[in-house]
Amino acid sequence: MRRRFLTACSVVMLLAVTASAGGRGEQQPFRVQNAWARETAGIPRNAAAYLRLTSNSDTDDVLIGGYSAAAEVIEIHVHERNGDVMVMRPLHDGLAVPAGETVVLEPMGIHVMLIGLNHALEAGESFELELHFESGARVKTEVEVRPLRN
Ligand SMILES: [Cu+2]
Repeated sequence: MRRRFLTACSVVMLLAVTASAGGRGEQQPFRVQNAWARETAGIPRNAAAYLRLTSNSDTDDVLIGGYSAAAEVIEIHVHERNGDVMVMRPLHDGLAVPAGETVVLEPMGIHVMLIGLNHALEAGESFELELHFESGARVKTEVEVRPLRN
């Protein structure tokens, strides 16, 4: 009687472990939504991408850069006022993404800078962007190119 109880118990535990392992395997550490960039006029060198990034992790992380076939270099930048002009500079320490929180990259704020574009960005197309984190996590997203005016 006692043995049967233990056996049933360990089966339940095994199922629980399997379920949580499966869940973890499917769950990405981050969710990226609304990733977009403006179409570029002429033949530009650079462009910026914006997105909403949500942490599904229970530990803090830092967005430090990325990779895209669309550009030579990916940096994380911030726009800020310097006297009368808006300037942008790289965030050398990256962008903190606290556990479970959402950060929004948007025009006139923090953005993903695409340096050395390989081709002009045309409205309606999209390109792949991989975000790199301090923890080693890598998250891919499709960036939608939107018209200059919309
Ligand atoms: Cu920039």
